[in-house]
Parts: sequence; structure tokens; C-alpha cells
Amino acid sequence: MRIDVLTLFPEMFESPLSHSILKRAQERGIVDIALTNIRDFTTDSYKKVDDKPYGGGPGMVMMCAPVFDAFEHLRQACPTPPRVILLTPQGRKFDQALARDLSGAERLLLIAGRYEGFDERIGTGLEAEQISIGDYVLSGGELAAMVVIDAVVRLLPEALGDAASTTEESFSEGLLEYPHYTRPEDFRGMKVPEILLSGDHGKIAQWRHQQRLERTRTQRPDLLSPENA
Ligand code: 9D3
Repeated sequence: MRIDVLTLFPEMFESPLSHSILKRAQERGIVDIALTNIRDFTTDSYKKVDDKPYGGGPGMVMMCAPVFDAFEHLRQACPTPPRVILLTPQGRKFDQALARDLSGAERLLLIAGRYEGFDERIGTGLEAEQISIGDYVLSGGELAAMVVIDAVVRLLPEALGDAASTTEESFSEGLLEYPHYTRPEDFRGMKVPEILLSGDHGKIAQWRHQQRLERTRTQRPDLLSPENA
């Protein structure tokens, strides 16, 4: 997979992309992630990327021209059309099903914004899908783009060291995980549940399943009754 990111802050992506799974996936050639600075596509001496909103109101709006020029520069370098994704608070809520869907694409092109928002013609003109990562206010689209990249790349075949991990996750969807414990058996008086030390794998599996149901019921009832979400 190839992922292009259009952003005013390419440096923000460097650390997340240089660690762990995202680092390994790039080293192994599973994903190629390229950052493009929208400001490099300005044509005026001030390198202006935002302007006042027509109709008045607070804040500034991301201008069309630098984003379209950056987009067209990337498009002509490669014939495969990307799925174009605009990170915006107005977008479809990102979830694991959308991450799975995106992981099937050959190319993604993510656009992260700053200021009050994008000129509406960026979304329509570039035929972009709009994605939000949740109902809270971020300072820009960069962290949202990184969330999407992380969730998508770890679903690519062979991105995870241990091939079993994604298989196991896939049948776990819809329920929270069971509680995990490792050594020591007693940490400051907090003990590991006896059942996990019993060696009875049938009983352990039963206990874990019941823990998953109980935790889901108390902590995420919306997963069991999505109509109440
Ligand atoms: C004060 C006006 N804000 C309305 C809530 C407008 C606003 C514009 C731009 C608020 C935040 C942002 C920057 N956020 C994003 O670019 C963003 C985002 C987010 O804030 N939350 C969840 N997902 C996303 S994806 C992009």
C-alpha cells in the first residue's frame, strides 16, 4: 500500500512513523508513506495557505489552490487513483470496520487540515471521503490522520510480526478483551485470579468468556445494544 499525506506539519508525523509496527511495515516494504507539505505548493512570497471566510465569521479557512496543486502533483506521479480522505470533524466516524475497508485499498491520500476548516470545494473537487476520529475537538487533522494510518497499516498482511494476532482479533470483534495478568502472582497484595493458575484450560476459557461479557455489559453496553449508542 502507498499512503500519501498532505499536511502543513509533516514533522508531526515523524516520530509515530519511526517506531514499532509502522516503522517495521515501512522497512519491510509493506507500506510506503510519503509526506507532502501543502505550503510547498503556495505561489506567493508569504506562502499563504489560509484566508478569511466569505460571509464573515471567526477563524481562517484552508485555501483551495495549494491543496489542489499538491494533490495534482501527486496524482500525475502515479496512475493508480487513491482513495482520498479528508480528516474533518464533520466526517463519518472512524471505526474498525472502516479501517478494514481502507486496508484493502492500493493507495490512500490523506489530507490533514488546520484552522477553522477546509474550503468546501476541497472536499467536493477532490471527491474526498470525510472521516472524523470521534466526538472531541482536536487542534488539526494530523493526529487523526496518524490514528487512521496506524489502524489501517496494522491490518495489512504481514504488518504484525505474529500472524496469529489479527486472526484472533477478528473473532473477538464486538466484545471487550478479558483481563490479562503476568508475573508475579502477588503484586503488593493484588493476586492473580486462582483459576488462571489452575492449568484447567477449559475452565480458563469459560472464565475469560464470562469476563468479556461482564466487562462489555458494564463498560461498553453500546457494543451489545448498538441502537442505544
Ligand atoms: C470552534 C469551531 N470548531 C467546531 C467544533 C471547528 C473546528 C475546526 C477544526 C474544530 C476542530 C478542528 C480541527 N480538527 C480536525 O481537523 C479534525 C478532527 C477533530 O477535531 N476531532 C475528531 N476528528 C477529527 S479529524 C480532523
